[in-house]
Amino acid sequence: MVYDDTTIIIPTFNEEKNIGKLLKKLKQILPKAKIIVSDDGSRDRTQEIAVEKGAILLDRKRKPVHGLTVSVLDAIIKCKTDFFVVIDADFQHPPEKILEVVGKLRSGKDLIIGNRVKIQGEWGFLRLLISRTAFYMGYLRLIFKKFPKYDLVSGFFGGKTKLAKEIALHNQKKFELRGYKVLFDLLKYMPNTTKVDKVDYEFGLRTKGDSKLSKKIMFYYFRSMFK
Ligand SMILES: Nc1nc2c(ncn2[C@@H]2O[C@H](COP(=O)(O)OP(=O)(O)OP(=O)(O)O)[C@@H](O)[C@H]2O)c(=O)[nH]1
Ligand SMILES: [Mg+2]
Repeated sequence: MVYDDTTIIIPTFNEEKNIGKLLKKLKQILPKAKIIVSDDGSRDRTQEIAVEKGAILLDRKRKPVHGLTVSVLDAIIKCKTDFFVVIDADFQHPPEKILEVVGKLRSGKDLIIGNRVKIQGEWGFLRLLISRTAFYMGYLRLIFKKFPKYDLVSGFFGGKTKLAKEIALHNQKKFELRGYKVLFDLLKYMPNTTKVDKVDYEFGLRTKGDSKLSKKIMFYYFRSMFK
């Protein structure tokens, strides 16, 4: 399989230590898949490396709003293939699992959630508490949605482009654009008939580059409950 029906979306901010290696790996496992690096004006060599390695660069440096969610939405809107898959640049999501995600989309599912079943390394009490709280808050917000409640705040997911594009274009104002939980925002506005499935994976450790997770991001998520 050549995967020319798939676009891989990688949101980046200062990921020069990871992006080259990830793009090389993706080329090996999914030749001919399109790859969009949606970069928010990194101050390191991320953009240069992305172009060098043959990815399509979405340079968001001069955009009025920066953030992970809006970067992913912009990329989905630009997507021309039947399917898309969103993956972080820092190898916390295993690239090989994209094959399973695409396999399920090809067999007719609409949205596939990367579902963390195990977390590598030791998460402190606080991070675990925040993660569980985020899940249950999201669960309650989506309680009336008929689809299964997998890892609702996962950064690793894939979908049918047409459906996600429609939702992104019609609800963009309601999305928490600077937030991190683009999947959750999409789920809020997905019709009840959406066929949701999951692919289990082990959440890795960031070994290179810096985390961008901050208290502000948690605030954005909390606020997104009420939209
Ligand atoms: N375009 C864009 N990408 C971002 C932004 N913030 C983070 N990213 C990217 O989004 C992905 C996830 O960010 P991380 O900082 O790894 O967040 P996390 O995985 O929740 O946190 P860690 O477990 O600490 O790594 C990475 O590929 C980042 O480079 C942003 O504001 N804009
Ligand atoms: Mg990370």
